[in-house]
This record gives sequence, structure tokens and C-alpha cells, in this order.
Amino acid sequence: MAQYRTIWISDVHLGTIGCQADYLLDFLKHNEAHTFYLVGDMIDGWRLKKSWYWPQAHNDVIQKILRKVRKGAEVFYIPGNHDEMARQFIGMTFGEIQIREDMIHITAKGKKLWITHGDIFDSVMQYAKWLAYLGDNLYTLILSVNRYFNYIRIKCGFQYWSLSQYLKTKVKNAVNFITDFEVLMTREAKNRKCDGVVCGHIHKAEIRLIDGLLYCNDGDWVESMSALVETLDGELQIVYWPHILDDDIEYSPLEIKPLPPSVAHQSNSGTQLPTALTTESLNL
Ligand SMILES: [Mn+2]
Repeated sequence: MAQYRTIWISDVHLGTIGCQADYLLDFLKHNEAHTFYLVGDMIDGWRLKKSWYWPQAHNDVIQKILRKVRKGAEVFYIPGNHDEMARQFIGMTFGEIQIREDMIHITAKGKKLWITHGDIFDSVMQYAKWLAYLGDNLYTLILSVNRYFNYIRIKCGFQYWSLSQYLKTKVKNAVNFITDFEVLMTREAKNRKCDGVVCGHIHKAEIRLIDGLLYCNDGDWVESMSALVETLDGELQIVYWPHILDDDIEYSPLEIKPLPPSVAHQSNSGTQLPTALTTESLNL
């Protein structure tokens, strides 16, 4: 069990087949913190609206987080674009989880970090969105190829390897998009008189200095299984968790079955999700 001062996670996309909930459950089991920040896209309202998908492991993630609150951890939830339905609850507290639009975190070393999901510049960046030309469906396909590929890799005793992360580092437009994003985010952190920014959104974990400002991205639980952590003495690190330490949690990527249509229909009609979320093509 590792004890941190702070843990940031985002882009879990609960409610999608791509969500690697078992890895996250294992991560949460082995890592504790005084403060947790859930930095958006925790639940994927866009996808749930299209088709209902909610396996037990996705419930378990929420239960695990609530249990951390009960045991004394402070948990803040900063909604993103995929869970923007939660933005109507900003300023409220649910089960001791505080919902905020954005936040300032001061590290043990006195660094002032602006925390935000990262979609605020999407309108500015619309011509550079790297996935806009790849398309949502192709992204989903890559994730699913990735999942089967890794199922076989792990069966054969190899480690997890992310195809989509690899593509992001190789496709020129993707690289440009990520650089533009990082620069914009740090510039805005500077405007807000902070020493840096913590965000998610682009599914690419990172810690680096840009013009003297700290750019931290806590990654995702769809492709790279990564979190940002602050150690007890104020060091920031990225933790990758592409493995499951516990034998009792079964890794079962091939057991993904959609709900029967009747159940899917019932669940959908009983779910209060906003109607204005369908036009976005970008799956971030
Ligand atoms: Mn996002």
C-alpha cells in the first residue's frame, strides 16, 4: 500500500466498454491519499445516452471512492465534458464528495496548481483536434483492438502495451495537437497566477516544464492506466498501473457483453441524462 499526499485521476469513462475499471480498482486498493481529485470524464454521459453499459466493476469503482471518503479522505470532483451533466451540481456535496468547477491545489512544497479537466479550449482548438480526423469510431476500434491485443499479450506473459498511446506519439497531427494543448493550458495557469496546471482530457499522462510552468496531466483509465500523485514531501509523479496485483480480481476483457435490448431500453429510459450532448465527435 502506497501512501500519498494527493492523487489525481481522470478520464475513467465509466459506462463505456473501453473503461479499464479492474485496473483502476486495483490501483485504488493499493494507493491511498489524504486528498483525491477526480478531474473529469469520470462517467461517460455521452456514451451512456447512446447505449446503456454498466457492469459491476463500474459500480465497484464508485463504491471504492465512497469508501475512501468514509475512511477520512477528502475527495473533490471536477466534471469534464463527458460528464458535464454533473456541472449543474457545482458547489454542492454528494456523499461528502465536493463538486467544483476548478480548483487550486498547494503542494507540500508550496507550488500552486490550477486543476481543471482541460476542455475549456476545445472551441479554440477545434481545427487541431487530433481525433477529429481519426473519428470517434476509429478511436473506439483502436481501443478495442488494443484490448484484445493486450489480453493475448498478458496471457502470453507479456506486459500491457498501449497501441493508441503509441499512435499518439507517432502521428504528426496528434503530436501537434498535444503540444498546442499543453502550451494553452500552462498559459492559462500563468494568467491565473499559478505555478502550473493539473488536467486530463487528452489521455496522455505527462509532467513537464513549459516556459517555467508545470504542466501535469494525470492520464486516463482507458488507454494508459495512469494517475498523477503527490508524495508526502511534495514531489509530483506519474504512476502507471497496467497490471493487477490481486489474483482475486479476474482480468476479463473478453467477457464484454452488451445488455439485452429490453434491459438496455429500460435502463436508458430511467436515466436522467442531458439531451444536448450528442453532437461532439471528439472522444476526449
Ligand atoms: Mn474530456
